Amino acid sequence: ESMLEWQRTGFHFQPAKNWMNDPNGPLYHMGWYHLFYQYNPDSAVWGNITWGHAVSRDLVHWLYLPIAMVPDSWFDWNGVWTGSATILPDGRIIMLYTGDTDNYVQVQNLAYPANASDPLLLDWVKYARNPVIVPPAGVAPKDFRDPTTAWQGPNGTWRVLLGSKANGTGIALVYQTTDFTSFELLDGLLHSVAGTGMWECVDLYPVSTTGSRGLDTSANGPGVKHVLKASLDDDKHDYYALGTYDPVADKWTPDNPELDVGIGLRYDYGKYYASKTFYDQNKGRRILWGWVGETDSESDDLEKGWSSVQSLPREVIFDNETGTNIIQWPVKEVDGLRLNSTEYVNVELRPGSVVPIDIGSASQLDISAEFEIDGATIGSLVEDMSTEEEDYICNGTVGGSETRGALGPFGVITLADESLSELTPVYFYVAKSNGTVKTWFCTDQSRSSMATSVGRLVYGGVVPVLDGEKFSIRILVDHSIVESFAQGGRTVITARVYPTKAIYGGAKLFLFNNATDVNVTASLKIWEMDSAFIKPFPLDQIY
Ligand code: DQQ
Repeated sequence: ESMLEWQRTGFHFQPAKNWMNDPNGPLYHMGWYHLFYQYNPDSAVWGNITWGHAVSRDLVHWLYLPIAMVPDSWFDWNGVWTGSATILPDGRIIMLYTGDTDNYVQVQNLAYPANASDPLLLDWVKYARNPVIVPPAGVAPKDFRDPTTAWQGPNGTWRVLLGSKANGTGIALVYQTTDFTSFELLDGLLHSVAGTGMWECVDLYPVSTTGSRGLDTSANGPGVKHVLKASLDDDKHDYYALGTYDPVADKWTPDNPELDVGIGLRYDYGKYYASKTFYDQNKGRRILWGWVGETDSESDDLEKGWSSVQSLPREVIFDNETGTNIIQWPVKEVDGLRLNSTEYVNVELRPGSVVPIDIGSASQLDISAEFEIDGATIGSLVEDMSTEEEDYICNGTVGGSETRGALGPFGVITLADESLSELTPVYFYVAKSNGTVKTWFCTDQSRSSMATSVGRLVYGGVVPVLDGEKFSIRILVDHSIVESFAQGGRTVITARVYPTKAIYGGAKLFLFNNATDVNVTASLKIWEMDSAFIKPFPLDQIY
C-alpha cells in the first residue's frame, strides 16, 4: 500500500486506479444514474483514452462497470474522447463523442446502446458509418471536439454544439440533424468571444427564472434563460455566462457583454475543468459534473497509482435573488452521508484570533457555517468603513489568509494539524471600493502541505452578498479535496490539497478572524461524513 493511500477520497467518485479526466455522457436510465469518464486503463497519466463507466442509484454510491468504449476503430484510434448523451422523446439513447482518428483528426462519432432495455447499458455499438461529422472548411483538424447534448429546435430538428477556435477566438458551431447520422453545419456561429482561445466541452442549457426546477435541454420560451459554458483550453477553467438563446436564428446573446463566456464568471475558482450538465428526468433537476485534477506532481500520481476525482454532483439553478449568476449546490443525496453532528452557536472571533473546533478527526466533514461582522449588515458596513481596499484580490500568490484588512479575512481553517504547520483556510474578505463593498471568497493553499512539488495557489472569486444576508459557507472536506460553496452556492471553490500531518485523526478544524477592525461571530454545524460505497458491480453474481 502506497504511503499516499490516505489521499484517496471517501465520498467523491474516483476509479479504483489509474487516470481519469472529463465526465462524459451522464444520464439517468431505468433507475440508474450513469457516469462515463475519460479513462486510461493502463496508467495514472493521460493516454489511451477510453470511456470508463459506473452506475449509481443515488449519485453517491457507485458501482464500476466494464469499460464502455475503447479505441478500436480508425475513427477513434487515438482516443475515445469527450461526448454527451441525448435521450430522444421515444426513449432511445444517442451518444455523440469525439474520436481522435488514426490520423489525429478530431471527428464526431455516434454510438448507441446495444440493448436499450438493459438498465446497466453495458454494451455500446459504434455506428458503422462513423464519423458523422468531420471538421468543416476553415476549422483545424485538432480544434474540433466535444459534442453537447442535442436539443430540439422549434422546427423539430435537433441541434448540437461543437467547440473550436478561429484566430484565437473561442467559437461554438451549431449542427442540425434529424437522424443523428447526417448533420448540417448551420450558417454563422452560436457565439464567439475574441481572445478566449479553444473552447473545449461547451455546454448550453436552459434555466428557469421563475422556479427552482431544472429544465430539459430543449425547453425555451418565457421565464427561461440559457447558460453557455466553455472550458478554456488556454487557462484550464470553466467559464459561463447567462444569456438568451434564439432558437430560430440559433444565436446566443449574453445578458451582460462584459461578463461574456471566458471573460466573466467561472463555475469554480479552484481546480475544476471540462464539466458537463445533464437533465435528471427522474427528479426534474439539472446536475453538473466536473473533473477535479491533481495539483501534485506526475511522479506522485504514478506512485499513488491514480489521478483525479470527480466533483460532487451539483444541482444547478438560476439565482433569482441576484439575477446575475447561477447557484450550484451538492445534490441533496449527499446529505445522506451525514453522521453525527456538532453545533456551535455565536462563537466570538476577535481580531487576529484562531479558535480550535474540537470535533475529533476532521478529514471527512460537511461544514455549514455562518458569519456576522459585529452584528452589522453589508449596508451599514459600507457607511462605517473608512479604508478603501479596491485592490484586494485573492488569486495566485496574493490575498492569502495572512493578508490582513479592516474586514477580513475570516472563515474556517480546514485540514490543519494541531500546531497549524499545515492548514487550508476557506474565508471571506470584505473590501470596500468606491462606496460599495466587494466580498471575496477564497481558499488559501499556500501552507496546505509540508510536501514539496504540490500546488500552493490562492484561489478566489467575488461572491454577491445581499443586504441583510449573513456570510455563509458550506465546505465538504474529503481527505485531499476541499469543495466550498459561498452564499448558498453563488461562488464555488474546489481545492486539491496534500497534507502530510493533517491526515485522518491528525486533521483538525479551526475558525479564524484575521480582520484588524472587527469582531466576527460564527455559528456552525459540522457533520462527520460517512464514506460512500464505490466498488465493482458484482456482475458475475447477476449474469
Ligand atoms: N479532454 C478530452 C477532450 C476534451 C478535453 C480528451 C478536455 O475531448 O477537449 O481527453 O479536458
